[in-house]
Order: sequence, then structure tokens, then C-alpha cells
Amino acid sequence: MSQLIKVPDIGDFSDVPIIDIYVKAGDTVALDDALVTLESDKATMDVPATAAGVVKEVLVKPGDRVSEGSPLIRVESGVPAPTESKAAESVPARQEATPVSAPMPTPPPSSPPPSTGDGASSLSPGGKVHASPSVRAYARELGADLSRVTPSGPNGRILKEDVTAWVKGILTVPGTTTAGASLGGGLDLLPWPKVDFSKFGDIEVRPLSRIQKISGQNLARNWVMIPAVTYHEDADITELEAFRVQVNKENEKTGEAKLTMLAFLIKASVRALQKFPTFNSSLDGDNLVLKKYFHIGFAADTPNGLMVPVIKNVDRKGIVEIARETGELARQAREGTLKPGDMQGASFTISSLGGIGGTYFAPIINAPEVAILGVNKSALKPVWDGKAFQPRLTLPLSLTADHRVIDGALATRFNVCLAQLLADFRRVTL
Ligand code: CAO
Repeated sequence: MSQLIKVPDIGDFSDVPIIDIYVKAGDTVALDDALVTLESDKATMDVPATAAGVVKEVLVKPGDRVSEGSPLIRVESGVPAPTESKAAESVPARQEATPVSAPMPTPPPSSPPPSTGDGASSLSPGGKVHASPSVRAYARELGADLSRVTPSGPNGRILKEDVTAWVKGILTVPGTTTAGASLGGGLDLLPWPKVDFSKFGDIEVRPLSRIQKISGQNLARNWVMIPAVTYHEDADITELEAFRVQVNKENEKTGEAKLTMLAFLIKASVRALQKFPTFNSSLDGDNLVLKKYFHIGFAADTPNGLMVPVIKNVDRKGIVEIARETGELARQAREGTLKPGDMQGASFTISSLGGIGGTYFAPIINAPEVAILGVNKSALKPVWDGKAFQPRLTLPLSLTADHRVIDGALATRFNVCLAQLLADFRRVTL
């Protein structure tokens, strides 16, 4: 007997995109197996099988938009499922579309880091969570928000042990238990002010995007938990910019990738990290984990929010390759096609607002990294050379460092070193 499984009652939602499909023609499904995941801007819901049998036809594809009653899958079942074919054809009870992360809970200010964290989940992919129905059920049972769990499975899939590790991470972070709070580890803050703004004038309520919600939670944690200080420096990039412009002019004829200031900054930062290894580390309890690899994250502004793709093994790459790769990853970030692996493993991050403007700012560290470099727009400034003021192209640098690991003297030495590397790029090769 052939049965059509349709989208059940999903409350006020309609025209909701399908983000994941778990079955294909030929698969056998049991009653209540998750078939597809729908994602509205407020909620992510699994649609369970309301009939058991063999999948004959999948009538949708990822990205299709569906509403209550839209046909999803045709199932052939020899024996009618316990809930009867009526359940498949009729609209099931509203709760049968199982919320996976709806709505995202607001974390406490001291929301803990994922225990397996390498920053992967902090700015995670265009919102897609890949996990099998059993892992989703396990996460639901434990109350784990899958969008915050760092995946370790193939193709960015979240495994059961990833969920376990995430939950263990919460239980081991000081200050998240009542005992911790009473010892001074918790933040005893007033509740967030609740104001009816419409009393004062017209308003419009606009839900945050999924990426904004995920990155917001991570930024809040990092802001509250890291004793961070920002140090400023000016780098003289007069010669470097002249060189960049000259090479780009030459490359116009050959079609070679355009060299960006960001690519030079990434390369120079890695040289500085090699000289100051503490900046390429992470805190792990009483230990400092010093990384021998140089993977640099860079903040990318996208229509959906802030994302941080990662250029791997920068120490082994040239400027042209770095420029090409940052351009490609930034494009993918804007199009929402970055893979989870493209955003994992950063050991240091650069946030460049140089294309927009600004003078200096205080970027927030992307935990569990210990430092982040902010860059603004270069400007011509008068610099005294002992006899006269000379116009020099000056790049404003803002380095935020975790004071538990890096003190002010070290941070300033790092900044001075970086500024020297940028002022005379030949030093990068020394
Ligand atoms: N000073 C002066 N000009 C600069 C500059 C700098 N520091 N950096 C870039 N520019 C120029 C570029 O040369 C380019 O000019 P042309 O078009 O004439 O060549 C223009 O500004 C645009 O650059 P861009 O920002 O688009 O490109 P990029 O390679 O410098 O940066 C990327 C790429 C992905 C970092 C950038 O597009 C971006 O998203 N930046 C925002 C990051 C962000 O949001 N950070 C904040 C995080 S905390 O909220």
C-alpha cells in the first residue's frame, strides 16, 4: 500500500525551507524516524515518519520551501503502520513536528565553552546542523542545543560522543553549578530589563538570524569570561602598499590573483606568531597548549552575520595563494556555502575593517584562542623624521589579548614586531 507523508501542522510557520533529508528511495523507515528537517528563522523541526515501510519516492530536495500539507515522501508498506494510513494522509498532531532547537534558549552570561572546542562551533556554518535522528533524540533527551556542539564526524556530522563531550563541558566549567555560584564563580546579575517599547512609539520586531544567535552566544561568553585588554599600534605601510599596487598592476596583464592587504597581514602575523609562540596557544586548565601549526581565521561580513573562515598552514603558503584563498572563502561565506571544516582549527584570528574605515576598535577574542588582531583603514599621516613631517601611509592595528596568558609588555612587543614586519616586508623572510 502506497502512502503519502506530508508536512504536519507546524504551527504558525509556512513556506519553510528544508535543510536536511535523511532518506532516499529504497530506504526502510520505521514509524517516527526523522525524514527531513525544516528550518524557519525561529525554529528547526524534524518531521517524523507517520508510516513505516520502504521509501518509494522522495518528492522534495534541500532548499525546497514547504508548508503544512506539502507532500514529502511516498512510502510503500506491506502491513499498515500501527498509526494507520490515515495518520500519513491526514495532518498529524502539531507536536509531531519535533523542534530541534526552537527557539534558541538565551544562554546564561557564563555559558560554558564546548569542551572539545577549537572555536569550530563558535561561528558555525550557515546554520545547518548535521546529525542522525538517534543523535538528535539523544541531544533532545539531554537538553543539548545541537547548533552549539562541535561536530567530529564525516562531512561535519555531529556524533553521539560530540553531544556527550559538549554536555560534560558544561558540567566541568567552574561557576556553572550552584556551588560554584555561591563561591563567587557565578554572575549574580539583575534580570534583563523587560520594556514594552511600543508604549513610547512605533516599533518593528525583527528576529535575529540563526548565525547572529549562534555567534551572539559565543561572543557573550568570550566577553564575560576572558580578561581581555586591547593594545594599539600604527604600522607604516607606505612601501608595502606601493609594492602591492605595483604588483597588482603587473598582474592585470597575467590575470594573477589580486594581492590584498589582508593577505600581507595574514602572512606577517604568522611570522610574528612564530617569534611570539604564546599568541598561537590555548589555555587548557593549568596548561598552555602551544600550537605548532598556523591556521589563521579571518572575520567575514556576510548578509546573514559574521563568519570566520580559516586559512590553513599559512606558514607554507605565499601571498598570492593566501589572497586567492581568502577571496574564495569570503565568497563562500557570503553565499553560505562554507563547509564546517572551513571554519575549524584557527589558532589566531584577524578582523579587518580596513575596506570600510574606522580608526581603532577592540575585537573580542574567538575562544579558545588567546588573541585577535583588529585592523582599520590605512590613512596618510604626518610623521616627524627628525627634520620635517613626512606623509606616511599608516595602518591602525588593535590587538586584543587574554591577560591570563599575555601581559601588556608581551602584547606591545608583538605589536611592535608586527608593525616592523609590515613596514619592511623583507623581514618576514628573516
Ligand atoms: N586600509 C585601506 N584600504 C583597505 C584596507 C585597509 N586596511 N583593507 C582593504 N582595503 C581596501 C581594499 O584594497 C579594497 O580596495 P580596492 O577595491 O580599491 O582594491 C577595498 O578596501 C575593499 O576591501 P575588502 O574589505 O572588500 O577586501 P579585503 O580583502 O580587505 O577583506 C574581508 C576581505 C572578507 C575581510 C572583508 O570583505 C570583510 O568582510 N571585512 C569585515 C570583517 C568584519 O566584519 N570584522 C568585524 C568583526 S567584529 O564585529
